Amino acid sequence: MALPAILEEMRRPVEVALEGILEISTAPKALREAMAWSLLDGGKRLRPLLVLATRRLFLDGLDAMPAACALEMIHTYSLIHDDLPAMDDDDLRRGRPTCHRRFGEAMAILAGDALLTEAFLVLARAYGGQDDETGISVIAEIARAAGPAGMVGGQVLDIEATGKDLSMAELEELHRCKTGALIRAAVRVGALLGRAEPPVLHRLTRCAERLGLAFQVVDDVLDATSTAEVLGKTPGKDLAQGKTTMVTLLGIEGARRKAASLVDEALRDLDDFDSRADPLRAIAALFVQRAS
Ligand code: GRG
Repeated sequence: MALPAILEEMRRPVEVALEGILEISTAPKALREAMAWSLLDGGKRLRPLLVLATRRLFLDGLDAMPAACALEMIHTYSLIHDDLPAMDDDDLRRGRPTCHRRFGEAMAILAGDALLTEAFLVLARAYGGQDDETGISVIAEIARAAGPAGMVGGQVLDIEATGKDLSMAELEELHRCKTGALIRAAVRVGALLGRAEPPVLHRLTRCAERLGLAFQVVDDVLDATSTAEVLGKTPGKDLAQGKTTMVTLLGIEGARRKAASLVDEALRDLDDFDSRADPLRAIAALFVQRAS
């Protein structure tokens, strides 16, 4: 997917940094290949972009690139594991065979494990030596978002929800954990690294929560309306698995309206920021406009 120039400029250094992390990672060749297959395969890099764009709101603070990369590594691990036969059992990801289809199930599980643990090594190296609380708060923020109270917990809610009718409140809670937690963490980490004051952190957190939900609403619409060619993954899976989605609850147009209104609200949370928030505004717009 082509990014607006303002974001493309920010994305390129992320690719270089991710390649650098894999280069210095001590891993057996086969494992490194599986990690690289999934990590360096042209994802949209939305979570790293959110970290970097939020960090740009603040003049002083710590380098955001390690946190941006760590979040992408954790996101990639979640996709590898989500695609496994024991979970979503998918053959296609980002337009290519999934990690387990290419390298086998055992290697895919281990590549996911390795990306998750290596992400925390990246974080510890970058932020572990800070004198103040900033480094540890960033590492804890990411651990919380990725773990049982966040993404992993959300995946459990998702598995339990298969074949059941959920209410809107239950579906929103599932999405808040499964997809929203990493998006929320990306923005909060950018703000924490910029040493944001509590009211600013609060406003950015609210903005991120709205964006996280909008992202998933759009994902549900794309699952119902798009093709494998455009999406790079198998569409129509939610319906086939009997899942409640924003589309089953609101219809396609209703879901589109909900996503647009969430992004409008998220943009209003940025009203007090000057042009430094433009990359963040561009990402917010992308959340509803994306085709994959
Ligand atoms: C296995 C612990 C564990 C968690 C899996 C996030 C997740 C939980 C599963 C992914 C399933 C899925 C497709 C959810 C929809 C939202 C989502 C995360 C889409 C993929 O994110 P993008 O669009 O992907 O940012 P790219 O490929 O651009 O990085």
